[in-house]
Amino acid sequence: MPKKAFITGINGQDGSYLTELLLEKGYEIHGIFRRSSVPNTQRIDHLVKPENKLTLHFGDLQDTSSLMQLLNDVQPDEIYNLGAQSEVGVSFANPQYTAESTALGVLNLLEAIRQSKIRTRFYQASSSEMFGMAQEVPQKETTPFHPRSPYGVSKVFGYWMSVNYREAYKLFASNGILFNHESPRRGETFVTRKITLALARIKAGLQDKLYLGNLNAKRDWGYAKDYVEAMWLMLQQDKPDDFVVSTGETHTIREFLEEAFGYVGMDYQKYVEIDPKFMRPAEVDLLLGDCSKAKKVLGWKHSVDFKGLVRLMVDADLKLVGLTPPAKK
Ligand code: NDP
Ligand code: GDR
Repeated sequence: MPKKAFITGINGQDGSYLTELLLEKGYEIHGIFRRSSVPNTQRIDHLVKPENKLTLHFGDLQDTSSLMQLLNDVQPDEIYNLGAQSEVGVSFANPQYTAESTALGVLNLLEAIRQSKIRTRFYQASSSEMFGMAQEVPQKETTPFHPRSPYGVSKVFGYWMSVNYREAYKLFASNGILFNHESPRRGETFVTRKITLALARIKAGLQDKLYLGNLNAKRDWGYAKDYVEAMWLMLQQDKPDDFVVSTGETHTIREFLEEAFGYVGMDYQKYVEIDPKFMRPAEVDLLLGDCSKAKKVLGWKHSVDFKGLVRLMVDADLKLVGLTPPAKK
């Protein structure tokens, strides 16, 4: 019998890479996605084919009774909770909505598991945003949390709920505390993809300027495809636990701009303008992860570094607008 996985947020960046990984491993996959007035499954459409055991169900983390029904029907061996309102900036504009999906959504799913009495393993997509105003550098599993946004606060709730269900009900629940991870499938409003897409469009003559907010914040950026492997590894362990997943390298947004524009022989300063509307009411200035525990216990390590990540994202967006990427040196 193939293992069965249930994935929330299956049509998001990570959901699509995780689905590819689990299909390669022979899993039967069930994912929930939300009804939308326009198509919203582009990232996984290429996976919907007869030879893949992939079923998409309409569902929402805010609809506990249908979650329970689905879990009863599917009886998954593993559950990956990737669904969330995941944009930090948007969470300031819509704090209640963010809390309902990103915080209470976790509780709804945990309750659906508990009440349906299924035996399963649970992965919670926790975030480096929980460290927020970082209390130490680098950040590891024992670093205290100090979230700086409604999104970060919601993720702290989801983290502790998962720990609580582990302790109270002996649920196999693990938190992946993942630092920023990007890819050509990254949503177009996150800063890395916003930069690489704008760069390609500027090069193609489709856009003149790129408007950004704070260029001084530092992030530990990795490649999403590497990071979904860590999620899977966490659920293959003998016991549940929490793990930081990161590259151990940190760079400013400005350095990302220099690297990306420099790669195609352009000077970012000619195109980038600061628009205060992209500044956040409270910023996370510096994130840098120490993933020694994941390396030791899971045997995980990243395969793509900062420069490699920038280049693969620029290459993909150049192709998207019909341009040829620079020749590899
Ligand atoms: P995306 O924003 O690309 O995907 C989020 C997914 O969640 C989408 O499929 C979205 O669906 C879905 N979703 C939103 N609200 C609900 C809801 N109420 N019920 C069900 N599904 C919902 O995020 P990523 O793939 O980048 O991230 C995956 C998870 O990991 C998220 O929880 C994110 O917060 C977390 N995370 C991400 C990191 C990163 O750097 N990428 C780092 C650390 C944590 P729809 O298309 O309908 O909006
Ligand atoms: P982040 O990612 O907030 O770290 O959350 P994002 O790419 O949105 O911001 C990173 C940094 O860039 C600065 N910035 C801008 N950000 C955006 N989006 N747009 C801009 O124009 C802009 N200009 C500057 C931000 O201020 C910030 O400092 C991501 C999400 O995927 C979360 O879901 C996840 O949990 C964390 O990463 C880890």
